[in-house]
This record gives sequence, C-alpha cells and structure tokens, in this order.
Amino acid sequence: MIEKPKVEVCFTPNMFPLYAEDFEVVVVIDVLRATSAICTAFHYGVDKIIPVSTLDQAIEYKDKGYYVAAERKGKIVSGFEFGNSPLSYTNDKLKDQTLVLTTTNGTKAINMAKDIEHLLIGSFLNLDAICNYLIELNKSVLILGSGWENKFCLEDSICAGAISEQLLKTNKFESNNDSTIAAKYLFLSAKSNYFGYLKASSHRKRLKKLNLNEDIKYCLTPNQTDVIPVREDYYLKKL
Ligand code: 3SL
Repeated sequence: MIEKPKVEVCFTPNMFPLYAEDFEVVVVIDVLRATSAICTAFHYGVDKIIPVSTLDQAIEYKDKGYYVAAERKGKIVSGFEFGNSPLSYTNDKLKDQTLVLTTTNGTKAINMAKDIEHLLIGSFLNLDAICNYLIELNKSVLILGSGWENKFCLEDSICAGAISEQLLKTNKFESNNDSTIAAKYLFLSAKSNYFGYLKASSHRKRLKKLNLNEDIKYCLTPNQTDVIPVREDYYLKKL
C-alpha cells in the first residue's frame, strides 16, 4: 500500500531538531505577529524579506542602507523605523523594496528551519492559500510554531491545528502524531471565536497592554491574502 504524506506539528522551535531530518516541507507560524506581518508586507508589494535572528545583524543591514524592521517584546526597537505590526504594512511604502526583519521569536524559528528544502510562511491570513499549496505539493509537512521564547503558545498551535485539519480532511494526508491531534482539537474548540478563545492567552494579554488589539483582531481573521511566502537562498519571497 502506498503511504500517504504525513502532517505533524512541532509546538516550539527548540523541539525542531527532533523533527528536522524527516521533513522537506516546513511551514513556520507566528500568528502574533511575525508571520502575519510577513504575509501582509508581501501582499502590499514588498519584494524580499531577509529574516535575521539578532539585533546585531539588523544593525549591520541598517548601516548598509537597508530598510530594517526590529521588534523585541512587542515594541519597535529604538533606532529602527519599522516594527512588526502587520497593519503598519498595509500601504505601498515598501513596494518593490527589500525589508530586513528581526522579531523576538518568529524570525528565529524561520532561521532554525533555513536548511529545509521547502520553507513556507503560514498564518491565518493566508490559511486556504497555504493549505491548497501543500495539498498540491503532496509531501509530508511539518508545521512549526514559533512559541514565545521557546515555550508553547496557544495562537500558533490553533493555526497549526487549522492547517492540519484542512490537510487531513482531504484524506490525502495522515497523522499518527499526538501533537497534531492536540493542535486539531485546540483549533476545533477555538474556531467559532479565536479572539475570545485567546482572551487569557499570554501573548494576547501582552499585546493588549501595548494597545495592539487591532493587530490581534487582524491577525486572527483568516484568508485575507493568497500570498505564500517561501524561502529562497537567504531571503523570503512570494511564491
Ligand atoms: O515573537 C515574535 O516574533 C513577534 O511576532 C512578537 S510580537 O507580536 O511582535 O510581540
């Protein structure tokens, strides 16, 4: 019998090495807010995004004249013009430009998976587009949540569950993995009201304190773009 491709979920970046060898397709998710910001920036015309893990790397790019976005703990890092709010990219300021991005967790997770052949960026914003592409690709998929400082986070796990559910219900994928089942159940209990479900979650509270409720609502609204960001070389581009 021909085996079906599998779908698995890795909840935190520090668990990624346990899975890495088995997958040539990885979808990195940081719903609040890095991967939502990336999808939005591409949707509004950014040409390339270079994800960097450290502020030192970001400063080096800034000194070379690049546009650089830097976020730590939800805030724009002082000295940088751009941050990680997806809503701040809903304009054509950076159309056709290259943006360098560093964030607390999301860009680190992306860079952890940089050697994977098909590295894709997922979020609720491009949910159907990414699922349709994965179905077409027909290869085993690992969904990697960015978490918060290597700890579990609810919003990425719910989005991982939404992707898993869409793939599994086609009957073209299979999963024998408890993390996928857990993610799927979290998605099923959250799906009627993501915003309400996440009320007590740590990052929703963190962003609310920074008056970023509008960002949260936007990031939790599925299917606002068909953009599928993929890694090519050291940068991300639109598929
Ligand atoms: O952790 C990250 O990469 C960020 O997305 C966090 S924040 O939403 O900008 O606070």
